[in-house]
Amino acid sequence: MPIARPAAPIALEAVELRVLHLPLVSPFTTSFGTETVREVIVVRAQTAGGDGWGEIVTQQAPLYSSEYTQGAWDVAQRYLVPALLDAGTFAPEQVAGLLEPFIGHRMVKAGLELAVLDAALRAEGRPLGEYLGATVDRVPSGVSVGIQRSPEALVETVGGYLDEGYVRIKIKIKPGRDIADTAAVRDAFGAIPLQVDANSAYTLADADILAELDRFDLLLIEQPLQEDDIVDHATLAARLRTPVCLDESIVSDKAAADALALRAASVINIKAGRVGGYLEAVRIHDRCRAAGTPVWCGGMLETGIGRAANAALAALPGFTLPGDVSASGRFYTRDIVAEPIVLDDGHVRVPTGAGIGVEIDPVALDDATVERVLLRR
Ligand code: OSB
Ligand code: MG
Repeated sequence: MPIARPAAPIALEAVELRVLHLPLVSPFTTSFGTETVREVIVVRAQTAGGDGWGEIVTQQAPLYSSEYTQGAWDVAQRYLVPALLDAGTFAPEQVAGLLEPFIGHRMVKAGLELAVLDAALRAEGRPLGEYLGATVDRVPSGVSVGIQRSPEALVETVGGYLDEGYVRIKIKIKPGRDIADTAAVRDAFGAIPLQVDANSAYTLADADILAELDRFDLLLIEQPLQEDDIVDHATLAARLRTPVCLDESIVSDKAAADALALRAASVINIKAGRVGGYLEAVRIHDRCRAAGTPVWCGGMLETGIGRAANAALAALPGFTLPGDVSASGRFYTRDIVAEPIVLDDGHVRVPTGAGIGVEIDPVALDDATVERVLLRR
């Protein structure tokens, strides 16, 4: 369902942007690289009715998508934040339209929209989950496991997460680290809910190898081919028994509509950052729900800000598969929110406080800040 009750307008007075460096509890390796420190931008929207918080989920380098942190930092200050400050008073639902003239930069748009939405909802005392249409008070928690030194090391790491209670495992794969890694996890743990994520590391020429994954009864394979390989994904999907799920390719509701029409995906990973905001994410959810296509909530190593918002999004009824909505402790020893997201019986609670429902820990925020700017009207 579209947003049932829009939020009241806010009067935007200033926007503070910070680049944070948050050390990861362990290196996170995907087919496109290894991260040891999460570089991320936090947004504080200062309004007449109070502050709101958002997060721009770009990574340091443009390896997952074309967006990257210093590019986001530049475009936010040069174009996107000034456009919002010029608009002055507006409702959160207007943010996307105000920013639409600027092409791309969806993660930046999403972070700005979330900060405005959080300010508006806090002023009204409304939780984000209720606003978006959440129908449950907690969501099943899956975990995304990076490529490890060896299949044996992977089994040990996955075992640790299962012991913590995670209800679904996703392992990262790449050419040469696919079949044996998946087989090792299946052999060690039996019929656990298991899926793989290739982060665009294959081409259609690898179809025979990818078809070998069919024997593992995976929930899905995520983004085997490149972002713009929609037709190739459809060709591949027709050859595989494993459901194909798109992540990188789904940059908007329109992209989701096209992928469904072309049968390029039978499952969709929804990430608010990748699609330009939580409101666009709800539109994709609504479309997929109407089409009977399962969706799940992806992650971008969010701080407690985006993690709380993701828990709210994942509580919508079309999110029928566990998401990458894990505990703060999966990535960080010290989150920047006063109430880190925790795992409880394999689930994460949907915050019930106003807005994103978590408070910022000002000391942790300052300690992680490496760059800071305040833009005023
Ligand atoms: O492909 O889902 C992905 C992290 C960064 C960039 C892309 C991806 C990921 C993850 C981690 O898999 C998801 C999480 O935040 O837990
Ligand atoms: Mg992915």
